[in-house]
Amino acid sequence: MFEALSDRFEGIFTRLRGRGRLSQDDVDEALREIRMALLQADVNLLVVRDIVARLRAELVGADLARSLTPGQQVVKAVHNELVRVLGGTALRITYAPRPPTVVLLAGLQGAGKTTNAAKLARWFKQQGRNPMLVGADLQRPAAVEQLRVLAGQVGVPVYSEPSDPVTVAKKGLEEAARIGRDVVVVDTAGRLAIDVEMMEQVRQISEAVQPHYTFLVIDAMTGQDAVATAEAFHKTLALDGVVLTKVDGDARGGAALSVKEVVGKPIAFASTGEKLEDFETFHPDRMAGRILGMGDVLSLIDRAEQAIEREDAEKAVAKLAEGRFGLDDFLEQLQSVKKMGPLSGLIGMLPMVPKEVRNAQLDDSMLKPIEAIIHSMTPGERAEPSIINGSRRARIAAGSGTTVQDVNELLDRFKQVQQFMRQMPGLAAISRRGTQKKASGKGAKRKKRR
Ligand SMILES: Nc1nc2c(ncn2[C@@H]2O[C@H](COP(=O)(O)OP(=O)(O)O)[C@@H](O)[C@H]2O)c(=O)[nH]1
Ligand SMILES: [Mg+2]
Repeated sequence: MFEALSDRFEGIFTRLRGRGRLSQDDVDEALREIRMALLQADVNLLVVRDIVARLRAELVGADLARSLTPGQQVVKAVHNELVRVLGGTALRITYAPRPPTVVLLAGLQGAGKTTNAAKLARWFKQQGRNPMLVGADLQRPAAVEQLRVLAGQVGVPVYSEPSDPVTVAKKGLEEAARIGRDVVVVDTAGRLAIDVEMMEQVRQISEAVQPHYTFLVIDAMTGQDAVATAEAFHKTLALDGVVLTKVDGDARGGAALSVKEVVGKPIAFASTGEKLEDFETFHPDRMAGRILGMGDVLSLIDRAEQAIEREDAEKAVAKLAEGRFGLDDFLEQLQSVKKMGPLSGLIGMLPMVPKEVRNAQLDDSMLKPIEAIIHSMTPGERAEPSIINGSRRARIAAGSGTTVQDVNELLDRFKQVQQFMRQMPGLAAISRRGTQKKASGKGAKRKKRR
């Protein structure tokens, strides 16, 4: 998602960074380009207006001319705006004091309700819960069967029976209590378009089960239609959030960037592919980082947790946050990532990996030049890349079998990442966490391997 927008922003910011000072005209031009970029990403018109107005208020008259890094200041302002429209902070589930916690999924046909009911159950299981699924889509006989198959893969029980959806939902809760399940995810029937009958049915189910969370499942690929659907559902159902699906097929990201502002409810989860593991909590700050091409270090750490030691990853991030992240650390990260197996998917999150590489379906071999370049540096150069002058660059290029341009690119990217990281929200917290762990000694060490 967001590839198109990401490309546009990259162009805008590269031009801004190239300037030592920014005039009012430069800022105006950048704002115009940002506006165009957002419109082309299919972001809701009112949301675009709001974003640009807020950026203007922040940047016009700001002392950009005297700032040392005016370009960075603009990028930071855009980053903050993106985080805001994407929902601010990630949604945290609060479990019901008296289980089960009930989650109701609604949405149009084909949006991905059934698939994501199973994904959600899998996610709850990973959180240490005992979820159960309820198949309340009795519209098509195959719907419950589809849910059972997916639930089987996840290892979660399903309750359903051929009566009516409201009865099934109610009995599902009783069954959960009986067999000691603490989370119930209810899958419901959808229609091709909003219709009164479907709304009425899901409203009745909602009344019967009194869900703690009602999530609307919407298809990111349908853009502003998905946002309109969410508005309509919210009037009937009082949504708590959105599960945004088919994010893998959506290059523009218009729905993601509009739904919170238009509907007033955030994206809770993102579904990024057909497989059950293609599912994640939606983190506005990480997503904004991804859009701005900073890589997504935090998501990377989350995923890496199963393959590498979390503590090592956190240490690296702490170093990043403190500006002590050297090329050696980067190499170590690369090697950890390689251990995790198939790279595509993860690679987009890794800062400093060239865009062409990020977008390609790649294998390890494409990372070789980066490794070669770093290996050809002296330890001093790796720790303090700013000392790498022209002749050192030529030596490194010759040593690694690459070109000076390749070396320059890697170093430029590295510098940008370092600058960015210092401004990235969330990093300071991790940095602190890393320090605390160090203080609490080896006992706090937690090893997790697949
Ligand atoms: N590529 C992709 N396909 C998805 C995603 N989520 C769901 N699908 C597919 O979308 C289709 C409809 O999903 P389904 O769960 O049956 O939708 P429902 O009618 O709302 O229950 C299925 O073929 C799913 O495999 C996703 O995140 N990415
Ligand atoms: Mg379904």
